[in-house]
Amino acid sequence: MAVLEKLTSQQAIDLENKYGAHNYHPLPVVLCKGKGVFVWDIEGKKYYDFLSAYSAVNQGHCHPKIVGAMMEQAQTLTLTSRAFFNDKLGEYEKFASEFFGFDKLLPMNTGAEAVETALKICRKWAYEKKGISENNAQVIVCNNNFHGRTTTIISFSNDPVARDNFGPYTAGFIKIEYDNIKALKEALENNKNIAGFLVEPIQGEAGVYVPSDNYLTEAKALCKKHNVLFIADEVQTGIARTGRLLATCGTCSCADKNCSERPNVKPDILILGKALSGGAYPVSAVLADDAIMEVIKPGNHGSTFGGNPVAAVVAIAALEVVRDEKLAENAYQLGELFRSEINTYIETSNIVTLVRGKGLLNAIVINDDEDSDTAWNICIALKENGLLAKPTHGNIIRFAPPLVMNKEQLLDCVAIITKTLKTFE
Ligand code: IF1
Repeated sequence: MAVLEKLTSQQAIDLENKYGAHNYHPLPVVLCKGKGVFVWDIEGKKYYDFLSAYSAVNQGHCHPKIVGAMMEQAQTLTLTSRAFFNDKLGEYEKFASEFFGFDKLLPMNTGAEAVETALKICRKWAYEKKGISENNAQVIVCNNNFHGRTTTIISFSNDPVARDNFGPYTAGFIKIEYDNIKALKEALENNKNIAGFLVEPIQGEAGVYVPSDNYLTEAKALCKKHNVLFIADEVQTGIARTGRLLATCGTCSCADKNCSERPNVKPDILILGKALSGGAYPVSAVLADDAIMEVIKPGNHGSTFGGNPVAAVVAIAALEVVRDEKLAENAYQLGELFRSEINTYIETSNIVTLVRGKGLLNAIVINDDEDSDTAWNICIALKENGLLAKPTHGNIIRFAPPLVMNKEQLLDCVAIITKTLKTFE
């Protein structure tokens, strides 16, 4: 069989199973096309995408402005390495730094690389600016975190599937309970070797766990008091997903412009990835002000692809789409609508116990054990009914559609979801 012949879905699945490493367990659907909030499988069936490639495709699939910028640059200059300057990187660094309100940006490609970069900057800052003695810097992280797959990052994961048998592990991390300000306070007190606190503003993989209203504000204040860097991993929560440009700071998208419901804390180090490119290309970044970023000198860090001109133009286009199409506001409004509709369903439901989230990063909790297969079975049924979502844990389903969705589409999706859930009651 020639590979270029059109495959059936089963043939495509068989190929992956035979020739690909088995590091994933995908839903049995083979996608071959995407546009806006929709994707299509090989047999031509159309689905609402309620995962958005784990919140990378916030701007919708194949956004013409992003793809257009990418195509044009791909025909002009793709890669120079950082051994030479290119004419797009500086423009992008200026644009994105101003967009997020930081002095400088360090470009990388994947989220995990950006997290690694932030940790390196943090440690170097600790030795050179804070005065921690050599090799003694420690970074506080949270239980049930997800920050990526590198050996250092999995060293401080507490998910056995992600971590076991990949040791020896990187030292220098202290795990505390998430959303527990007292735990952070205790970890910071009487320890002069803390360099940073790395945190997800909402824990995605843990099941879209939204911390209490004051948590991030108080955490940032504690970090400031102890001269510890507050490092926000907004790889998943950033770029309008939660109804604001960032989940940590900025103007809330609700009608009340002085809304205090949301934290408003500027991270010392901000980590972005995923939707920074609208899912068109791997683009990640670390942002910080000069007093921190200046610890990085030539040769300390880098990447062959980081800061390439295609990534630069793609990221500018992706951020312009977020701004021009008011995606944060849309995510905010549709998120409120989604949770209110699902909450109405929950009133008479035995199978769904709660819905939680911010903006269009939401999850429902299924009334079953963590290690049951109910959430998986519901996702299979959702797929049959034309909507793609993925469980996180056996009893939690994440719902994260592209932010370019409209109200009518959202209500259509709510109807699909509730119709499907009814068959499990
Ligand atoms: C996979 C989850 C999402 C992230 C945060 C860094 C990274 C991620 C907060 C690393 C990546 C992904 C990767 C994906 C599954 C996924 C995920 F379910 F595991 F938690 F999105 F919800 N920080 N998240 O969420 O970014 O290196 O992948 O670009 O299959 O590992 P990356």
